[in-house]
Amino acid sequence: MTTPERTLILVKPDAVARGHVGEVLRRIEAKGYRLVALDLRVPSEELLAAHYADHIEKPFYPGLVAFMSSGPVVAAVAEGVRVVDGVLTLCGPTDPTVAPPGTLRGDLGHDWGHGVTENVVHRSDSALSAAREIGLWFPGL
Ligand code: 3AN
Repeated sequence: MTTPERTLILVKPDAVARGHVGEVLRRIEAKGYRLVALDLRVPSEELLAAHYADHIEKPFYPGLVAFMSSGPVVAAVAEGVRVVDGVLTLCGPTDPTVAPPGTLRGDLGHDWGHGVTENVVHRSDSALSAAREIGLWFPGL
């Protein structure tokens, strides 16, 4: 038996504002993964700094934090065997304009010309990142 794992999903402010929360969660559940935590909140700069610690020195970091704290996000934890890879595939690559149709980023996003990558969802990119990120967003889960 393969042990189930967990991954963190954030429905970003662009997608919450456009009413895509249900669609994002629907696709994760339709794939067969189970939601084990769910919360709507405006993240603090401290939480975002910890979450995006790898990007703090990048030129796009200030815009990224401004965007991610511009409105509520929906944070969720999904569980299932190989869920990290499964949700990575459901989301598609970073740039929503060229993310393939059929992916969340490809179907629900594009470059809106705001000078920041508004790409609908965040998802953990490895089991190690997932453990770190879930600890930040849902301490004690
Ligand atoms: P992903 O979310 O696809 O794993 P990361 O972890 O490389 O991408 O980057 C985190 C977030 O930072 C992205 N979702 C995006 O919002 C933003 N970002 C990444 N690369 C760029 C870039 N070159 N220009 C602007 N924003 C970026």
